[in-house]
Amino acid sequence: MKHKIIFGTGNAHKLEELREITRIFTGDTNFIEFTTPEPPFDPIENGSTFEENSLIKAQAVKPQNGYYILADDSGLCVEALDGRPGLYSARYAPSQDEKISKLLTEMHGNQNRRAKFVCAMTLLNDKGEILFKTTGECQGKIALSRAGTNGFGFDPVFIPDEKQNEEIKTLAQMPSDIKNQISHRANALKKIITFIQNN
Ligand code: ITT
Repeated sequence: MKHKIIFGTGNAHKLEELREITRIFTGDTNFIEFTTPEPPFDPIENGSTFEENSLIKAQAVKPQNGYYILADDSGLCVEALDGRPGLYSARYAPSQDEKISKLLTEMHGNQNRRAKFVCAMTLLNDKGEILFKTTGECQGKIALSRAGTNGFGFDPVFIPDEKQNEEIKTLAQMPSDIKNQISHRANALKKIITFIQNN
């Protein structure tokens, strides 16, 4: 592998997505090797922005010689809910199914369905020093009901503006390689990869 990254997450879906985004964006299956810290990885995310929380997670990883450290803090910001669940997306309800039900209930009858996913990423060097910070977004709207089983989190109720065809609406209806070209996480990671390629 050309580069090695310890990705500070406890979310296996995010790890899978980073691997696929890297493959798609670089066209090189050996460009980055991603590993994760020993579970449980659950630092206290008490920052007041996505950026702060991604730094908290990155700094919770023990630096290792020859390895970059990366962390992702992300969430769904709904316009009609003044940006909620936002920073609290992971803690909005106890299970993912309950989170979606709660969101659909809060949005019931609401005409303004605009929303965006946000992903903040922080890259540290192998001494734990900050190298680069960036964010990515994915604009779209909240569906009236669930559709699709791919992806994770709020994907079954998020309809991105950028899509391949009109049949496929939510992120959870898309094959992973489509989500992984247009998502907030893809948009953030592409900038991280470009930084690594240029440094
Ligand atoms: P780590 O902190 O361990 O990385 P997490 O799942 O707790 O994993 P976050 O604190 O960043 O991650 O919370 C993000 C939440 O936002 C996540 O639990 C989902 O509910 C939602 N989310 C983020 N990215 C998403 C995506 O690509 N698709 C659907 N939902 C997403």
